[in-house]
Amino acid sequence: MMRVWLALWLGTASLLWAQRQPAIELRNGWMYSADSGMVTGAFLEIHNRSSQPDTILHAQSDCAEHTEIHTTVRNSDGTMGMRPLSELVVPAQKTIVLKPRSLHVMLYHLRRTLGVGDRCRLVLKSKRYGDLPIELEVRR
Ligand SMILES: [Cu+2]
Repeated sequence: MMRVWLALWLGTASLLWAQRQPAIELRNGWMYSADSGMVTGAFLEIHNRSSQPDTILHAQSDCAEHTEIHTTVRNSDGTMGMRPLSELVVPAQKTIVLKPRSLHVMLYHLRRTLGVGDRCRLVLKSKRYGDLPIELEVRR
């Protein structure tokens, strides 16, 4: 009897664990080097392996006092500008690429100077899976 309960318990535990495993994978995170107090951009790929869409609610980093997700837009006069996004939808089975002159994460008022080869932790908050961390590699 004990054995049956144990098997049931293990089965349930592994099922719960599988459900909690994030189907969102963050890859290739990097950011531009910048001095303490400055603003810089961060980039990565957000891959959704699940058959359900997910939403990134916000971004946060210990390296910066304030973080926003931005999209790049063309202004009516032809110049390029940026707009903050209140959230970012990641469709099922799709990868969203954040890259220069496109979608990006804006890091405001860096808490320390970040030079080439340094690392900075970024956390994206997913609606389905909660906090998803990634290490950003600092590039020129
Ligand atoms: Cu921006």
